[in-house]
Amino acid sequence: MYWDKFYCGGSLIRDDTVLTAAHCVVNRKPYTFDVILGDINWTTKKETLDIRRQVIRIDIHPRFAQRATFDYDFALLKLHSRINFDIISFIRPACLPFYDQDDLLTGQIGTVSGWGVIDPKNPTVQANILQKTNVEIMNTQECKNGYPASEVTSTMFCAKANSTDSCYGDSGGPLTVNQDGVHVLEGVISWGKNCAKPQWPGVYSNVGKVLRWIRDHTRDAHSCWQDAI
Ligand code: 4AZ
Repeated sequence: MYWDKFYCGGSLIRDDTVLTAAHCVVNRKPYTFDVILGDINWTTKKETLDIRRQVIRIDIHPRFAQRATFDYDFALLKLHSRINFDIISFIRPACLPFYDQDDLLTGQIGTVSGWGVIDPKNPTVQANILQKTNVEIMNTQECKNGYPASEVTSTMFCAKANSTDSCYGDSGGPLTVNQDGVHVLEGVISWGKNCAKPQWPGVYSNVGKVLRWIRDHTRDAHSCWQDAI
């Protein structure tokens, strides 16, 4: 998403809807920022064709921040006009899980991506080119050791980084898990203390916990699974 500059990630989940983190948009109004799709290097217009859309509606999850600072850190952005996948061949919606994977996610490898800061010691320098890395989804109880336990809720999961991690500015963007060759959007990058520190895992909103809410707030046309068939 662009403000004066890029400030948060998001994932296209329908031809007219982006899933992002609630804390990215909670004080924003529709039409005050744009969504950019299909980009790789956000600082240049030359290298790829990117698609810009205004946002006409922001749906923050109704339970956002009620029990804990980042609880239910989800928002849906309705785009001004839909993406026609027949014409725009290089943009596809992300696949949502079919059901809440819950503890089955523990131990799985997640891929996180974004244009957030590359080095937490230099928090003013963001990536120009889209970055990605792998993190290991971990037991939530274990994750609570590094944080005030009540801040890590049942709608989140944690993932530890070896040396590379999601970081400031990546939030709202995707954590995907490869399930039989399909990259499934299981997490929304949400929060964490510092980055790539083993004692402070990254914390993600668990998409499987809000499938009903997503379904109730989006039309089903052109979701990932229909396109895959
Ligand atoms: C952030 O503030 C942020 N390492 C995103 C991810 C992580 C920490 C902070 C996890 O956007």
